[in-house]
Amino acid sequence: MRKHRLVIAGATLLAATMAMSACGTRSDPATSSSNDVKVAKIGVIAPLSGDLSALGLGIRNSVDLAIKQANENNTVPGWKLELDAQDDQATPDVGKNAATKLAGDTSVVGVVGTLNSSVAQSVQPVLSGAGIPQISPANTNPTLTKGANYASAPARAYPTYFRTCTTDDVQGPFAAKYLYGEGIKKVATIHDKKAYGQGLVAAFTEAFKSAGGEIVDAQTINPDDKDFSAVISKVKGSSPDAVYYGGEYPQAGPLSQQMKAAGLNVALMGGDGIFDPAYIELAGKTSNGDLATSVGAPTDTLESAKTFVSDYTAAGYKEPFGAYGAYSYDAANAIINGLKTSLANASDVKSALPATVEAIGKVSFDGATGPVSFDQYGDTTTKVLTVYKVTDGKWVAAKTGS
Ligand code: ABU
Repeated sequence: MRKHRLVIAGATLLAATMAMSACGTRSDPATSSSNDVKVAKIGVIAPLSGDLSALGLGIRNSVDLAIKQANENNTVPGWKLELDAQDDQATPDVGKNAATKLAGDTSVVGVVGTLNSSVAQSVQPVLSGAGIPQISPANTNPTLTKGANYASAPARAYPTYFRTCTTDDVQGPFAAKYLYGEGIKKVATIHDKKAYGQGLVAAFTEAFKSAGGEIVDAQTINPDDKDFSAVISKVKGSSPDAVYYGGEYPQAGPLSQQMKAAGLNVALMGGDGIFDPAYIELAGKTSNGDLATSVGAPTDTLESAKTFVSDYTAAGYKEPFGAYGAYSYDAANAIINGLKTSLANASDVKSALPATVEAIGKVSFDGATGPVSFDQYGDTTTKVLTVYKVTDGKWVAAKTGS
């Protein structure tokens, strides 16, 4: 009888082993043996629907590309990487829910996102509480890394948070110097009251005044506004040489169109939040001459981004990579680079999170956007920006600098 039971147990074990080999080697990370391929997920939190999805989908696709390439090249031996993309609808509460969902998944090893600085403010504490590293390709508000007193007493806000894009305390002054250098001495500012818009206008204002310029009016709008006639009428009364706008293209495009229609025929300049072809579509033909700064040098002219651009094109994504595609690709590869160290001898993702955060903080590699590494606050060490001008219905680079 005992011998019979042993034969049955042996046959069951053999069948189970054969079934595992036949199905490949993927298994539950918690129960896998050292020969199995374990799963680590890289999350994305970005607007995948709504007005800002033109930027958000480029972020998602670029992370997807980095993950596929890492799997093809077996960059993290013994591990299969998977994408878990969550739609934040550019809304802080939805972003927080997305972060909570990812934080509850023990196979999530890192997150790329968010697009909006205001959404990051809700996502950071959730991911940080779970010890999950987060790298934004697009958040430019300086407080996210250096805290509220970023200029006078910078202090790292979250040890798990990094970003590959530069910040508005660089972007605002870059725009101010450009405009002043172009002979613009009187500027009216408008922002959308969100973290990004408000912070960008504050940084621009300080630098423009320091350069000798005058802020002749300072107005705000609400992100849901469609009719800007009241604010345009006030700004027009101050006779500015240009309008500097802090916010994103869904409002900036119609604002520019309505400005020109109301006879306020001066350039609207904004930051990276308006740098998308959708701005020109919304603003119409009278947007020629409008300006935007955006992070980095133009992706399609960067030698370092050539492979990214051709691989992205070859992959056949429906949506363009957009303003943050190369930065998202580099963010995903910063996580993947960290995993090469942190997962090398790890049995599961969760216990490897502290080592993953530490390894990301030390990465140094040549990315699509150029050298990728982070300073003591989690900010990128590369601070390049470009001014673009709408010319014949397209964004054309006017000046790149740092
Ligand atoms: N950086 C521009 C748009 C995203 C943000 O809110 O920071």
